[in-house]
This record gives sequence, structure tokens and C-alpha cells, in this order.
Amino acid sequence: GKRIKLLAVDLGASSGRVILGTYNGSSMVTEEVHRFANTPVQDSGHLYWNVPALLQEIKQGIKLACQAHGEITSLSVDTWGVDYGYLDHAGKLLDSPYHYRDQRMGKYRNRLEELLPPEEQFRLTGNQPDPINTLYQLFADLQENPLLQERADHILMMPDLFLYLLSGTASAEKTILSTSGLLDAGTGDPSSVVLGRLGIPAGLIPLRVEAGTAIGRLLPELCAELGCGPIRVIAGASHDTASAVASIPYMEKEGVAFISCGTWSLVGMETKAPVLTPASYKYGFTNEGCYGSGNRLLKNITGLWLLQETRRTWAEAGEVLSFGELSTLAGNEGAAQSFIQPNDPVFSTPGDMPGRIAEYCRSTGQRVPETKGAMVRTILESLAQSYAAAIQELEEITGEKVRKVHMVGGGIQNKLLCQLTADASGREIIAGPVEASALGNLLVQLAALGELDFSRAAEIVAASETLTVYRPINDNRGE
Ligand code: LFR
Repeated sequence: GKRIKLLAVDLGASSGRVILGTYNGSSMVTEEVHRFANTPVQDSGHLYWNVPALLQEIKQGIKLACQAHGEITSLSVDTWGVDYGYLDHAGKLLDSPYHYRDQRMGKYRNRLEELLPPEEQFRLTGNQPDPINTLYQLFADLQENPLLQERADHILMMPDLFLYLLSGTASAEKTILSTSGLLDAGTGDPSSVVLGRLGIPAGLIPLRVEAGTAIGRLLPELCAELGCGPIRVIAGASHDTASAVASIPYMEKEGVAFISCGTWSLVGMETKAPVLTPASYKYGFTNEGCYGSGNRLLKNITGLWLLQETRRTWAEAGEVLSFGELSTLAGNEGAAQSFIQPNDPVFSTPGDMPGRIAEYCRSTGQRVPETKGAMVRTILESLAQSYAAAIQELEEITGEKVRKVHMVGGGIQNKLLCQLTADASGREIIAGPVEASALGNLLVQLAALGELDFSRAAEIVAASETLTVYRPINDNRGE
């Protein structure tokens, strides 16, 4: 039968990959062609993304895929949310895009929130106010550098920036833009109130496109450089979380929540429309756009970031441990003795995470984890508990009972985390796929090419991936 080959470029905050998908009409076989670290640049007290290095890695992945697999029909890029770069009037990238963990927004936060109070932001945009959001970053940039108004032609969100560098077409895809805090809730259109209040020129946001739009082809000079044909370039569900959620192998959707586990853990539920109630605001939920129609009601929980930074800190001190080894150490420990709040601001910037966790435990009157295993156990159990709490909150906000939870993303390779989540939440966990964002990215491309009726997506994922079910063993809900 017919086989279609597609490439997903999936950039996470800690690593990126280029994944080849081969679709045969009923399942998708995926193969990792290239994987690379995403290492931010620290310079004069600021934190940036290294766009040239990332572009080089993406190109390397495309080249390897074309060498090994011949003709590739299309490609798409998804990345983390909220970050962006500026293009000048000649279409060149101005400066290095900032990392959302850069701290410049702190200086302007109060001013912004005077002009646009957090509660009003939430009501207007559906996005949970957070200094990492595009609107806080843009506002800070314009305050620090008013000349930007003249130098910049428009911004491009990170996936749109890479799509532009590959195809020459500038666009603003709807799902990634829905992380910005700049749109009217549920519409995909910039909010004139938000822009007006903050003095952000509307012209900074380029032509908006729906998720799943073919925007062009790989630039001729890149085809020549990489030895590829004129691969179609598709704006997919460009936000990695939108792609990840597009890959959930739902058997049913009623009463089902998801946890997307990467650098962040996103705990949520798909709803028809944004949920803008006081409870939704109070519990820290946000509303983002799904592929197609629909809304993602979810909470951002600082996720494997805690473990990534812990691992990095220990590696720098000479003890290099894999994530598998860390999980084994934690598995050999008894139940955690101390807990942290993953979203506490002390954990949000890069640094000595074990030191900060120890300090957190000390200052909250808890026992300081004494071994590496105990430290990891504290992280994993704290995550599982905050997932369970978010599920509880989701039930309260939506008035729906959550019976099952789909866990997707790289974090589900940590089986202990999945089991702890089943235990803490008292829910059945269905884990898979691991490469959720890449798979969702590929499926949306197929739909954009007219090769897939998206209502079959879950069925295709279930036919392509191994799913693992975790049932609560030690039900900690006390029911
Ligand atoms: C996950 C994610 C979240 C977003 C966070 C920061 O990778 O995209 O959805 O809130 O990164 O951009």
C-alpha cells in the first residue's frame, strides 16, 4: 500500500529531536533520526535561546532523514510555548530570543499589573497570568528598549520562527499564539483591550493561521544544501502541548484527564470552551487552543525540570547519573519523608536544585533528604501529589468526575512516577505515547495533507504505540 513519510521537529526546553514518521493508512511507525541538547546561553545576567545552534541541529536532522529515507512529503515544527523572536523590516532575526526563565520581567511586573490586573487578564484572555507569558516579556522588552517599536517588523513565536527560517513564510499559528496572553479567550484573535492597555502595537503579530496549514516548502537553498526535495512545510499544532494532547489515545473522552510530562507537567482536560470562572483562576488553571476546535483547560506544574536540574548539579559535581539510575535510587527508598511545592518560585530558575530542595525542607520544618535516592523520591512524590491535587481541582472546576488519566511525554519513562501518580490520585493511569508531541505533530501534518480524518487519530496512536496501565496500589486518597 501507500506509505507517506513525514518529519516532526519537536523542540523541548531541554532537548530537541527530529522524528521520521511512516504512515501506512492504519498506523504510524516512528524513528528518531536525530536528538540533541537544547542548551540556553547565559550572557551578562540574561538567559537566551541559541537559535543558530538549534537551526543547525534541525537542518542536520532533515539531512540525515533525506539521506536515509529518500522522499519526504512534509515537515512541521513544534516547541515549548510563550517565547518569540523579533524580525526586522528586512526579515532578519533581531537579537537572540530570550528564554522564559530570564528574569527581566520582574522589574515591570507591577507596572503591567496596574495597567492590566491579573484577574482581568484571565477573564479577557483565558490565560493564567504568569511573568513567563509573552505579554509580560513583550511589555518588558518595550519598556527597556522603546526603539524596538521601530526596529521590529513583527514577532514570531518560536515554532513559527523555525518554520520561517526553513520556508521563508512568516505566520502566527493559533495554538502557539494561545500561550501568549495576548488573545481574546477562545478566539485566536489578538485582544485589542490587552494590546491597547499595554501599548503593544497590533502590527507586531503577523498573519494568523489555523493549526494544520501548509504554509510553503523548504527553501531552494536548503534543499540544495541538505540534499532534499522540496519538502512541504506545515504549520501544525505548533505548541508542543497542543501536539502532545492531539496524540492522546482516548478510548473515551468523558471523565478523562491528561498529564503531559516533560520539563513541565501539564495537568488538564479538554473542554468545549474556555473555563473562565473564579475557581479556575484561583486554582491557577489556564486555557489554551487545541488542534481543530476545543479548549485545553490545564495547570502548569514545574515538572521534570526539578530532576533535570538536580541531575545537572550532581553531574557538575562529578557524579553523572542517568534518569534511569536516578529513578532506581528513588525506587530503592522508602516513602518520601518530605515534600515540596514544585511551583514554588525558588525552583523556577536554573541552579543548585538539590541545595534549594534541602533548604526548602529545612525552612518548612521537614527532614532534609539525606541520600540521592531520598532526594529524587521527594521530587517524584511531590510531583505525584501535585498532579493528584490538580485532578481534584479539575473535578471541582468542571463539575465532572475524573475516572481515568492519560499520561504522555518523556516523563512516563519514569515508571515510578506513573505508579506514584496512580497511588496519589487513586485513578487508573494509561501511559503512552512517550514521544507524544512528535506523534501529534505527525498526525496533524497528515490531516493537513488530506491523508487523515482526524477523528481516527486516537485509533492510529493505539495501533502504533505500546500503552501501559498503572492501577492504584497504595490508594492514598483515604477513600
Ligand atoms: C511545555 C510548555 C508548556 C508551556 C511551557 C513554557 O513544554 O510548552 O505548555 O507553558 O512549556 O513555554
